Amino acid sequence: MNLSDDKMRAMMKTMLTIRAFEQEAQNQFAMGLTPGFVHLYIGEEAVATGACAALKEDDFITSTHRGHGHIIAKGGDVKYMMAELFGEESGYCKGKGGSMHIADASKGILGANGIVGAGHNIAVGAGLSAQYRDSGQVCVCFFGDASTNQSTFHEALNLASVWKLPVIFVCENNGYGISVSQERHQNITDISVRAQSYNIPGVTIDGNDVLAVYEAVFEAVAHARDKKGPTLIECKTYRHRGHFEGDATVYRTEEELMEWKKKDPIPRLKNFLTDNEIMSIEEIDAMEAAIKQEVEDAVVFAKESKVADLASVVHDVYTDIVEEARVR
Ligand SMILES: Cc1ncc(C[n+]2csc(CCOP(=O)(O)OP(=O)(O)O)c2C)c(N)n1
Ligand SMILES: [Mg+2]
Repeated sequence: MNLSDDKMRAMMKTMLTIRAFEQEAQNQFAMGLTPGFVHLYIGEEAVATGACAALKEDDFITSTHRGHGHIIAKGGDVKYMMAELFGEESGYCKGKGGSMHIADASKGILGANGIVGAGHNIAVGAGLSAQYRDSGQVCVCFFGDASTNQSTFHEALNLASVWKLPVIFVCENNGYGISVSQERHQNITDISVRAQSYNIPGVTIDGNDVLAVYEAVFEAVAHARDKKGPTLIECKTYRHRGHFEGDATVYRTEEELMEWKKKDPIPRLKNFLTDNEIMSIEEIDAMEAAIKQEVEDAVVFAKESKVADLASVVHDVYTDIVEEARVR
């Protein structure tokens, strides 16, 4: 694999940043300081990290309601993200989007999305645009297992296949759609089999192995840039928290959670890096401490910011009343 030590260090940093951000988002929500829902990505960090590490800065991603990890992995700034969670004017969407609608067009982040399955067709649009402009860009579309039962999933794979669009469909199979287990919501074990219907490559991989995710996405990106069309990659993973914060998780057992915690992607990468003498444990600890500080600073930034003005609710809705386009 063409993975430099620097790239692996960067992946460690991204995974630790996602974990620290999510833990802080969990705390702030528990204190009642962030309005709305929050769906945490803890346990699934390897998917966003491995996938985005295979992309260039001007490539695109589409995200989901569980989007913080995707945004951080594609280069989102935790300060503006945290401010958005707090509903502050200094947030990515001026505090009007919240956790589920963070976007940063300047980094190719086409948006988290509260509508399950909505990202699939946005990704096809981005792929069509890249193909039309012959820009060489690709789009990674992140989505959950349950969203593959939505019609949008099938429409998107079909069109992307027919038109050979540069889209990489990355399924985060965490075994549940809210409280409904995969075996209750679909009559298949491996979602990658659905690629066969559209005559595109489909693979199932260990989504808690960041290097495996990187390798699979890297290959799919090369395939897409070669104008050979889309790939479906199913990453088996698990969320450690409930569907949303406040979910009592009565639909799953403590044993199941414990089994998956043993497969936590973060200690796994730490062990790989230390065993192969790419990083020492002291270096990883120092990295983690600096990240925790950055996330704490993001909370201070968010708290010191101004809450979005009520009158601003009608701004940025129609293009003719946009006063100032905010593209970070
Ligand atoms: C169109 C639509 N239907 C239903 C919902 C309610 N809903 C929110 S998340 C979710 C389940 C999503 O499960 P999955 O796609 O596996 O993603 P995960 O939450 O596991 O990451 C549902 C049904 C929604 N937001 N949008
Ligand atoms: Mg799911």
